[in-house]
Amino acid sequence: MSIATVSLSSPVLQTMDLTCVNAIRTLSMDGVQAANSGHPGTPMALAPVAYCLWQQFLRFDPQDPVWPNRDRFVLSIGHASMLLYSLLHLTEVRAVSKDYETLGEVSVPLDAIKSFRQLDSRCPGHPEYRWTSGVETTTGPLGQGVATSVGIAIARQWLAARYNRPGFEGLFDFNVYALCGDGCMMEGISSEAASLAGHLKLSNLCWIYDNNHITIEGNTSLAFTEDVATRFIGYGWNVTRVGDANDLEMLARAFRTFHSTKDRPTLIIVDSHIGYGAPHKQDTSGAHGEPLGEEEVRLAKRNYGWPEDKKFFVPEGVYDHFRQGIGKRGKQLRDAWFARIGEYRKQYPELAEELFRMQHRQLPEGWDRELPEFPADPKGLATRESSAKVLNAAAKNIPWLIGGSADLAPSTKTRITQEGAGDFSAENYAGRNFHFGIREHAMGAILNGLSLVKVRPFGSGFFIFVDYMRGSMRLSALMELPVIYVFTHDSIGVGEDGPTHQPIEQLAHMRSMPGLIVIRPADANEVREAWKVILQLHHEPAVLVLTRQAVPTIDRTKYAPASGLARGAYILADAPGGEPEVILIATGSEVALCLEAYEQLSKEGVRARVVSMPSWELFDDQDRNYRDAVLPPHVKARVSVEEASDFGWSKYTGSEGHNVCIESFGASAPLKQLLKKFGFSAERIVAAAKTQIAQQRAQSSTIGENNDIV
Ligand SMILES: Cc1ncc(C[n+]2csc(CCOP(=O)(O)OP(=O)(O)O)c2C)c(N)n1
Ligand SMILES: [Mg+2]
Repeated sequence: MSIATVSLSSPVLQTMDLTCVNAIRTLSMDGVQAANSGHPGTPMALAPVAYCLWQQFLRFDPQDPVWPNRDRFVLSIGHASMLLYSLLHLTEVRAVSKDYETLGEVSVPLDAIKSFRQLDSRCPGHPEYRWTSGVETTTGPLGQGVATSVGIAIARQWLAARYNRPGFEGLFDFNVYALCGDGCMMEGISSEAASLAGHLKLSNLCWIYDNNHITIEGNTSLAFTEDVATRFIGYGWNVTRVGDANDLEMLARAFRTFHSTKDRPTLIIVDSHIGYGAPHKQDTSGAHGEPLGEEEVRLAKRNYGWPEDKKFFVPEGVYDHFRQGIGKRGKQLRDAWFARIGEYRKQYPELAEELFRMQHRQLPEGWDRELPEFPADPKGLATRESSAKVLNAAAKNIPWLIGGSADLAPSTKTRITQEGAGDFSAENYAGRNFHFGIREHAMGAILNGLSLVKVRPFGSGFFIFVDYMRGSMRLSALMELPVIYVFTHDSIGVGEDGPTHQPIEQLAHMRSMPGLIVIRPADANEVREAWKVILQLHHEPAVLVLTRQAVPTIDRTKYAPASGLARGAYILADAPGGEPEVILIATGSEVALCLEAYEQLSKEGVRARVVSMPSWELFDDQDRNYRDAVLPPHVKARVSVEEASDFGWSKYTGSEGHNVCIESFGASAPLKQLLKKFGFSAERIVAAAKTQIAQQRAQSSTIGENNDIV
């Protein structure tokens, strides 16, 4: 039965299904109208799709929206947020505190819908994870949701392969549904992610494509005429079609097709009418991103057979209908699962303990017991090499630390090499080494998806290609997900590959992102400390920036211990009595250069201090006393040294300090020549330090003279 015919012809004939669908529609319209901003058209069109999925299929318990084996629903069209808020409201999803304690209150009360898009409302403009319970991932930047859904689906396959056991085959068997539109389909990230999902044969993944032919500028004929079905068949997906978004039976059939497809992901292409039922706006871009207007809302309600003047109206029986559908089914499944997990704990106590810790973002006991110490060595090793050793030592004791690279693992050294770690593939979902392919942007979103299911993911690549994945990384930070990004080839130290491969402004980019922790360690022992810090993070993504080339392993009997890294910056070498005339501040490979300069200055009787500053964010988090102890405000002679843009460094060197930096793109040449060309030598640092001291002296004597005159 197509509910369209019923709704438009005979209001009296409304079934409860249709009433629920129309409740979703009208709540969405009213929310947008009250806010006088938002996107009404797509929730109106897709209400039957969402209703069919949630009420008939989704294995989701509104009373416990964080139950680990729940099906996930991802609204990749984040602008249609009112669709999700209406569902969360009508199904009475409970709010969950950040520490996983289920609370009694509802996540989206009617008042939240009435205050859609207002400050502090549980219904912000786009769905935000960790803000509104029941929102599985933050969406808004088109394409991110679908790509993230691939990560969620991968995580489920990995969990199933590791934790499902005989008698417990269904411990992890959840499905992932993502609702997307023309925008998601156009964004390149969806192609990257869909290609990988097809390759990995993720049969637990279902994308629903809202084929409404409308985007902001008008009809999709303006810019999008590709054959989506053929494209996805090419990716190895199962593709099915529903010709009318109002046809609940055809929708149900499509979802059943998804369930019975065991060797591929499924794409359901649904033809819909944006702004369905609004007489002047249906099928136009005018229904996309602005309120319908009071009169149009009234007319649409009339079309639905709805009381025209009622706002935020939920007819009797609607809540109860959802309780009897998704509510009852979800609770039964959830309770049965927890009963099984009790049994599981008895039979597999170690695995159950792993799951408990993982799901609470805790680490196993003694996780750091094998982290290596590195002896002093003037020749040293590349920080990517020391990182490989530390990562592998940690991975031994953290079984759910999993990840990989965008085809650069041999260079980024992120492979987990221990026996049995294996490669994640369609044939081996238990593998811990992932091959994301050359798909940086999707890799970022997939890492977010993995992290949302609470395994601990890392991804790696060349630092320069961070530019390709910033969109996903921003969502890691916004969602407060502890994703680990390992980037190597961090500077002109790359040498011959030249300016296309030499990061300059990337550190500044990363440091400017709220909530992201960037660490550029100076040597092998700082690398160990960096991993220690990163692995203990709960709510922050971290970027580890590593060298391709060898750097000396600093003699810690002579200089300060690397444990100072945890505070972001620390005094590595100091002037006698802790009274420096000049402070040299550096990160990563430039720290060793500063130590050389320091030795030279010391020989000449110049009192210098070297501060290793691997992480601005960790340092800025310290109290004022510590920060002032490391960088005493009265010592204004300061030199920063970093093979990158100086953007932001004046925060630490002051307006009078000097920044040894790179103000252009790099160049292709052997490293030695590059260091010369760009002026990275101990001599230059020594000279800069002396100039700084002289300048400060001249200034203070001028002040003195002026004072005399006064
Ligand atoms: C990456 C990105 N670019 C641009 C936008 C702005 N934007 C929001 S919705 C939209 C049009 C989306 O069209 P479609 O996915 O077909 O959604 P519909 O209008 O059908 O609801 C655009 C361009 C965005 N949210 N994300
Ligand atoms: Mg569209």
